[in-house]
Amino acid sequence: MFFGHYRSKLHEQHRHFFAYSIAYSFSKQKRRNGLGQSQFFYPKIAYHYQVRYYLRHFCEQGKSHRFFENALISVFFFLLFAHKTSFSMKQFTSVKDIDKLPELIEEAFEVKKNPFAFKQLGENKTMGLFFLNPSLRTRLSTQKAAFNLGMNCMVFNLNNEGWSIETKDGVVMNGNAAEHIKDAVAVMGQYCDVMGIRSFANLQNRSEDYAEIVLNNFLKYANTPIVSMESATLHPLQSLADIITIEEHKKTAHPKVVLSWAPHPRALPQAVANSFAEWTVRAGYELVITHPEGYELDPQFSKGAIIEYDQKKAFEGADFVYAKNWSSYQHYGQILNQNPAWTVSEAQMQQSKEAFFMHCLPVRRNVVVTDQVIDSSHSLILQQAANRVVSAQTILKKMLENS
Ligand code: AN0
Ligand code: CP
Repeated sequence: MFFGHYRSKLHEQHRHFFAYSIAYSFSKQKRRNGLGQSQFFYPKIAYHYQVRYYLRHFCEQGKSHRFFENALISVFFFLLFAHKTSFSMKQFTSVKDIDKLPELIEEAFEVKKNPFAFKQLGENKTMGLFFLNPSLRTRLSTQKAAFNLGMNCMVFNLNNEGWSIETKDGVVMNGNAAEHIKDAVAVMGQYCDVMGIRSFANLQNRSEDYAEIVLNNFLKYANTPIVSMESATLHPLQSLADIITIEEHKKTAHPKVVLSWAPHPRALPQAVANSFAEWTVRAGYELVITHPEGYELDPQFSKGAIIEYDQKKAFEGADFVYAKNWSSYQHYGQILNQNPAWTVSEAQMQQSKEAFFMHCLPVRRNVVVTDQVIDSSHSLILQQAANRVVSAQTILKKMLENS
């Protein structure tokens, strides 16, 4: 009798198993055909079945021990299937989209060693790269990553080649904008299996920039996995390439990394600095950020870093120095300081532990950093740029796996 009870329970669970599997493959098929199911369709179905299962057994049997038995078996199955769904990455917009950074870095080294080993993953798939701002590295390295994975690639400069786009919801569109971003994105999603979007901060309105309106419209309406190719607040493909580069060159497990603000004639976004801060803290490095007063980053990204206003002091004992300009977050978008004493030169580098020099590029020579430092044997700028392919390919590979 005891075993009979469990046998019938197993039968019941099998029925659930089949229901889940059919629902899952159906939702995937629909997604592939572009018929529009949310990426959370499968877990929702599973949840629906669990709730029905609990209620039915609770009402029919009215016995709490049976209820808990059923609940335990259901939780086991739910975790098993929920785990299966986590294989395929749906968005890459920040370090928060990464569960296990050490595993991602291992995967990146595999990709770097064997760039063409996963060429079948992208067969008959199309990547769309959409730019609202200029780009050299991101544009070329992400295309190359897509090619290495066997994908076709379309590149579209939305700003000057497409229709002018409205990003605000609910407006009467009788001005310049010819189409709404939600329509444009949904249409582009019909032509692509994966999409990348570059959309810088406009540096006029902080709350609009930090709301990531363009990126969020892509996440909401594209119905494909989305890669940020630098958003208003973050540049995760750059940061992953930077982490890979540091991992390749570090001599201690937890190196001291200094992010140094440097002068620039134009107001630049905080995205590269925000992103570098959150990735290096997550990687377990000692991060010191140095900048003149008024250049404090948004604490949601810089938390875990030490802020040091004295640049030379910050450089003491550094293993890596990462130079970058950004405009003020507090006095939003403003240039508060142009003092050439902040240009990274030998004078500051001498304070460090023969630190490696890093910059994401493009860089203004002899404004941000002197020729002497950027051309020295300790400069990693080309290694960083080369690792942009590895970074993009690792992320795209994760998106294509089990997609
Ligand atoms: C951009 C920025 O600072 O965000 C892109 C860097 C990758 N840089 C410039 O606009 C010069
Ligand atoms: N570092 C970087 O993202 O460069 P691009 O702006 O040229 O893509």
